[in-house]
Amino acid sequence: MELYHNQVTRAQGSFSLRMFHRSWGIMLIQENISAPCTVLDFPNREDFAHELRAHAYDIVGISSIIINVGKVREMCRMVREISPRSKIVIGGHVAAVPGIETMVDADHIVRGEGIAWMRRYLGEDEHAPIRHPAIVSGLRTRIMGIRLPERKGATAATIIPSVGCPMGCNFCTTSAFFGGKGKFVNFFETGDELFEVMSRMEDELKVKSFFVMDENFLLHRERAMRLLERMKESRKSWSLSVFASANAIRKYTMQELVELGVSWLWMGLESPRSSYSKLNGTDTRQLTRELREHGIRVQGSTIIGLEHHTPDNIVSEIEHAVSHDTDFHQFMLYTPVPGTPLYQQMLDEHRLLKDVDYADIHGQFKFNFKHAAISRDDSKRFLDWAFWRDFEINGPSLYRIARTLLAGWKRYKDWPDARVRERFAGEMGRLSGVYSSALWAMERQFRKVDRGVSEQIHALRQEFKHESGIVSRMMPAVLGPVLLWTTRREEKRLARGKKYEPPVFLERTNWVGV
Ligand code: B12
Ligand code: SF4
Repeated sequence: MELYHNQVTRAQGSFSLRMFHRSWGIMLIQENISAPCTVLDFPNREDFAHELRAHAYDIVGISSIIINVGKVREMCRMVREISPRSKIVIGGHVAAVPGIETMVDADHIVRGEGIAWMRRYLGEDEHAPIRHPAIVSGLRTRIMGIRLPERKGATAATIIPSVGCPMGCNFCTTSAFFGGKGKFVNFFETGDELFEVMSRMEDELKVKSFFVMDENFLLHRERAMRLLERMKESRKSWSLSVFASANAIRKYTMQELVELGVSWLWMGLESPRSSYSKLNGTDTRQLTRELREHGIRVQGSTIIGLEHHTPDNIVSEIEHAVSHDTDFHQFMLYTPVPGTPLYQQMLDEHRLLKDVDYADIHGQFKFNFKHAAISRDDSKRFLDWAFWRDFEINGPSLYRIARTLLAGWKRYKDWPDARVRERFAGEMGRLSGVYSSALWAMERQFRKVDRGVSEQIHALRQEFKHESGIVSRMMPAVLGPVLLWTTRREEKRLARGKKYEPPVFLERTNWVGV
């Protein structure tokens, strides 16, 4: 339920970005059926049992990824016990587990896209246009020991234009689950459709920024460029967070990306020695630098334990990844996941390890297969080291995103296109005081840890001071010490084992009288 803290900033202690994300698949299904429906997100056992007792459900749909198969089994057991009349439908990536039919007591297992399936099952028109739900991308954001206030419009809206990816990398479960190489399911085909959805979200959620949940958004250039045309016509100064592969990014000039409002970009930085076509000879270090110089925050993603990795070369491969100096860096273990071509290959080669719990197959623990040169235990050591090394060399991601914002602001504050100018000015106006205060606290916190990083933070703080208005310049004097105190308090809390959990959501649609 957390992205950053689980797989991106997990070594950054109190500087780690903490944020929960809803289960978007079931929100999308709910929005697109006309039957009365309840979404219960993040329930504990009592919540789930209570809901089953309170209403006579014809169908109980359960969404899950593979790691949570044990929970699915238990939820099915509870449904049979409390609500024996209900039909149980299981969907999401867990459906790819081999033999799932015999592991959980369900009536239907749904592989792939779920809206069309559910509409068909309910006797509704499966080809009706897709209606996008209003989704706030993250909630309960927390950093440096402070929970950020939740103002309407302050957090980006999630937009889901498609599922799947046609690139078909051998390890990729999302690509495999929605049809594999060359295939994907588009919910919104054109830039016009996307523009309409985003405009509606802008009205409903009062947002100007969007988290576009499409595995390779920039790959569909025609759609993206049409969206840009519409944005220009309507003078929309939106910002977009997108996923894109290096070869797709290269189809655009920096100016096109900036005009399109791309402000955060997640891209794979697999080793230059890997054979993935999405990199296609791109110099990812130069690309990353260039993006950041244009104010685009980059989240790199690197796989640890590729076939060619050995204990001798892995350190230099990790150093190479870290040298990209991205704003955020995700590291994941190379993991054969059921349903993917890689899983089949490992199965055929008898290299899958037996007795690895599905709950541990998620790329953030240890290998689930026999690697030619790296042991299971060492896989974890290298993974942990990669996160730690990135933090040690590049400092907190909060510092890095502040640096990228400033670079963008300096470059575009006088840009002729007002939409671009406004975007950077808006962000700088909102955040420069807060960033300066956070930098003030970081600088002090890092003095004992790493003087070099502390000095870099100091230099950036001075630049912010120079570029900020009077209020933002004064803010660190007050907010800085507060943040330093909350940061240190958070470090102690985390050391004591403090955990954060998302709240429970219960949302009903099409209920008469509710
Ligand atoms: C958003 C996201 C998250 C959010 C989770 C939000 C949440 N509360 O669940 C965050 C960032 C927190 C997260 C965390 C993790 N995630 Co994640 N995540 C995604 C991501 C990027 C998008 C999911 C999404 O919303 N897609 C859009 C919706 C519309 O698609 P969907 O969920 O698949 O739903 C469709 C169908 O599957 C189906 N469906 C879904 N549910 C149901 C239910 C029924 C009844 C029916 C009929 C159909 C159905 O219909 C939907 C519409 O077509 C995917 C990658 C991707 N692009 O899909 C990875 C992905 C789902 N995550 C993955 C993993 C491994 C994890 C982590 C374990 C990573 C880690 N090591 O920390 C954690 C575990 C979280 C947890 N506790 O469950 C893997 C799952 C692998 C697998 N095969 O099981 C994926 C596929 C990424 C990948 N390619 O490896 N994740
Ligand atoms: S480019 Fe990314 S999303 Fe597409 S198949 Fe490869 S790993 Fe999956």
